[in-house]
Amino acid sequence: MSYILPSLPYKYGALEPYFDERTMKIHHTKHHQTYLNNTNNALKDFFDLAALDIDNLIQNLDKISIDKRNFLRNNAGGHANHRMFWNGLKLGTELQGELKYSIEHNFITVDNFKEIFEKMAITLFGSGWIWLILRSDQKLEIVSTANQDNPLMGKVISGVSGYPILGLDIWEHAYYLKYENRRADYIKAFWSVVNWDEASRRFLEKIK
Ligand code: MN3
Repeated sequence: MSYILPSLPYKYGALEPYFDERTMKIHHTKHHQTYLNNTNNALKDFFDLAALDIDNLIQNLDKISIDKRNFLRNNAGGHANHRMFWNGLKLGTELQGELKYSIEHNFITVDNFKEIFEKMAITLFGSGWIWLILRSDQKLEIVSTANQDNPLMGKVISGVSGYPILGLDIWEHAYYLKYENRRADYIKAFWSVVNWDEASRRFLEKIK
């Protein structure tokens, strides 16, 4: 079995003018596809692991031989992260319900939550991701990971641990064609395309 590139649940231009069509297309068909191809190639010798859902696979990197582990950490991580990222984008949704309540409970106000998220995204050095995660103690936390690490990989590998509710790609390939070096503008634009319905779905799936 091998992983296949999931098609986007919208057209490449659907998130204009915030996320532009050209970036979305290259990001999906080139960058994501490459992580996917690399993952499939690396898994050729691991039939049992290749049958796992990608989110499950990245929680089992310790079962991969050491010579391939880092390669898979980067590429299977890339596949998992981008799959979640595409589903987490949509125009015109609204933060509401239990997730809104929990964000206010954990960060006092939604604006304060966004401010902390933006600050971490702006100051992340190098390439990586910013996440809103649900920790095992049911608290929400904003964290960053380097490269294509995912909080599901756990603390030993990614430095953080939790279930991702929301993720933002901070690699330059995600914004450079439109925003050039203006990362802060890209981060601001993200709030206009967050799929809060999907974030809520993920939250409700895990909250006890
Ligand atoms: Mn990317």
